[in-house]
Amino acid sequence: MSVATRLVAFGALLAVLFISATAAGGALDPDARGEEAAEPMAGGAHGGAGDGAHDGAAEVHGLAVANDAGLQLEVLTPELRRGREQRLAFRVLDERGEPVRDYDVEHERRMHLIVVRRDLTGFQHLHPVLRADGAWETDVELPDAGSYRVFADFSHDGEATTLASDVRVDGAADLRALPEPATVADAGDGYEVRLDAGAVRAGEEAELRFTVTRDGEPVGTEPYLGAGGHLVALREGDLAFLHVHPTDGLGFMATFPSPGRYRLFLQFKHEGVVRTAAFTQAVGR
Ligand SMILES: [Cu+2]
Repeated sequence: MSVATRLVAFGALLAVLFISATAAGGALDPDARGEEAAEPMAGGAHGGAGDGAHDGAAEVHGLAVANDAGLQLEVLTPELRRGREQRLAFRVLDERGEPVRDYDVEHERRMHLIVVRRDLTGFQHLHPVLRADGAWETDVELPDAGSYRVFADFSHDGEATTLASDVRVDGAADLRALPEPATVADAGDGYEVRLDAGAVRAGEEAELRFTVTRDGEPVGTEPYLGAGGHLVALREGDLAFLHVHPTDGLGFMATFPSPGRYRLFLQFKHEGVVRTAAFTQAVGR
C-alpha cells in the first residue's frame, strides 16, 4: 500500500470509529433516551452512592466542585484582595442550574464554609448568610496571598455534602511547610490544647481527644455548634476533607483514609469566644 492509500484507509477507519463512538455516546446520553431507558442507569448510580454512604468515615470529601446528585458549587468572587475585609459569595446550583435554597440544618447551621490556604495555613470557619437570590455571602479577610480552598459543607435533601473550589488572593505567596506532628498546640491568649490520639492507622477508626488549659489550668469548654467542639481534618497534598463525628466533650471519631499527614483544626468555645488550635497528625499504615 502506498502512503496515500494507507492514509485514506486510516481516515476511513477513523470515520467508522467516530461514527460508532457517536452512536455509543448517543445511547449513553440520558437526554437522548426515553425515561424508561434512563431509569436503570440512574438507579445504578444511586445504588453506588448508597453503598458509599455505608463505607463510613473513611470516605473523603471536598475534592470536587460537583457531586453525583448534580449539585455544583459556583464561587461568585473567585479573586480577592489581601489584607482587607471583603465579600466572599458563592452558590450551590442544582442539576437544572438553579440555586439551591432549601438546606437542612446541620450542627446548628445550614451552611458551613471552611477557607484555608493550599499550604493549610489561614484556616477560617465561617457561617455565610443566604441571600434572596440564592447565593451565600460572608465577609472575609485573607491576610496572605495565594490560592485558597473553600469548602461548602451542607446538607440538602437529607444528604450531607462537601463541595469545594478555589479562590485566588493576588500577590507573591509565602507558602509554608506543614509543621511537624505535635501533641500540643497554642490557641492564643494563654490557651493551650493537648491532643491524645494514640497510634493512628489508615483505614481504622481513631478517637481524637483534646484537652484545653489556660495558663496551665484546666478549662471546661462551652458547647459549640451543637457539640463539645468542632473538628476539621484535611489531608496534606490534596486537602481532602474528612467527616469526623463528635463523641462527648472534645472527643471525635475519625477514620483517616490513607497513610500520611493531616492537619487537624479543633475549634472550641470558652467565655463566649471561639478559638482554633491546629495540629499535624501523622497516620501510619
Ligand atoms: Cu460551621
